[in-house]
Amino acid sequence: MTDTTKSETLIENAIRTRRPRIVIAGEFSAGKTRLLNALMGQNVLPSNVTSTSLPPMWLLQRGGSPMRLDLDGEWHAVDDISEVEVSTTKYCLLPSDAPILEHFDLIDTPGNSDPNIPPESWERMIAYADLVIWCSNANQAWRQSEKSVWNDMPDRLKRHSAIVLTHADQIPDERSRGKVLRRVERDAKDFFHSFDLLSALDANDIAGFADRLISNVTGIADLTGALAPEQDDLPNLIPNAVTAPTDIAATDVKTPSDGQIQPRRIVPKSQTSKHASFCDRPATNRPGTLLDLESKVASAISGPLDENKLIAMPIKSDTAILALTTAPASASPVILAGPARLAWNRISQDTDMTDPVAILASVDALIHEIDDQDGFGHQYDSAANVPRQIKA
Ligand SMILES: Nc1nc2c(ncn2[C@@H]2O[C@H](COP(=O)(O)OP(=O)(O)O)[C@@H](O)[C@H]2O)c(=O)[nH]1
Ligand SMILES: [Mg+2]
Repeated sequence: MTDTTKSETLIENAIRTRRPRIVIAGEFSAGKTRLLNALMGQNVLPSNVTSTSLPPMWLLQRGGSPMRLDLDGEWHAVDDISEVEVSTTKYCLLPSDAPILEHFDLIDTPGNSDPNIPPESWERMIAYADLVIWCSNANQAWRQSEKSVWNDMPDRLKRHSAIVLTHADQIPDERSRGKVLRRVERDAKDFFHSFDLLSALDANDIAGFADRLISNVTGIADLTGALAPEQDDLPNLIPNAVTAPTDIAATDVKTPSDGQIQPRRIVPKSQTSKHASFCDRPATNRPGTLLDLESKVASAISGPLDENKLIAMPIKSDTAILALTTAPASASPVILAGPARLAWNRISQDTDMTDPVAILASVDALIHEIDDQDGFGHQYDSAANVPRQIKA
């Protein structure tokens, strides 16, 4: 991860106190789960006809094991996510170390218009969304039933949501693809911020979409989705809290390996100029508590690079390389010992962790330190933005 990107992610997460949430929704078998798996770079969720009856799946970067929230607000451990009952489950929480979850949470939903699933099952997840990715099969894109759904969607979601026309590989030629996209752009222009036509089977399509998504989401100033206080009660939300170590093996979600999707490296564009500064953000951008601030700072700047999780992807000359960090391989409270962690420990040792202003001041100090020094021990002249020699 470049210094700039690392600091930006850190700042964004610190200000927001939570990551943006993307709800992936759309009609039955539109390709929602397949798209989610492709973005994740791993088959985290089963994507096939029989699995469409699963409840909403909330993927996020944190420690802990898969959990299920029932309709009465009680949490239960989950052994096998493909067995979870949709009729009694509000959603499942799936911890994952997928790098894309550094930027946002992803929530997969069961299909709209699925005769076996009550619409409340996906509709209730809309409250949590900061934006929606609406999947629509390009072979029959943007049907009347989809438009009816969006006529009832809250206006707050129309500012940032995306429509993705899937199955582009099944549209015979470029001309036909252009025609489909233009029609949907015209008919659905009131509802979406962006329009994409892609094949979830094409790594280049997915890489391009992921880049655009990260750019768009990073630029969103207002996170309007509802809080999820039910998650505050879960153990291990704060890595540094003194809790019993969790069996990390239990955090491995089932990954049916059909070999179709390879782990990939996301290469987001540098967004420096589009970002408001730390202090420019209005207070309304700070929903929730500051309790997991330290874990977010830590996860933004730490963890070893796992080459096994990378494959070669085309890198455009105008993109900044994001050296992906993975979540620590242990869910035990002490997870980090790198220079950034040591710096944070030093800077925050006298910080009152119950005082948001004090915490933000410490984060600011840490950011300054990171800006002045990259992860390889080189120091940077922040004014000229060039490396400078460290004197022995
Ligand atoms: N050819 C092709 N198949 C796709 C694409 N996206 C999804 N699929 C397939 O369409 C079927 C339904 O996809 P799934 O993700 O389970 O749909 P969901 O019900 O919306 O989650 C699965 O067999 C997927 O492999 C795509 O872009 N191209
Ligand atoms: Mg699905």
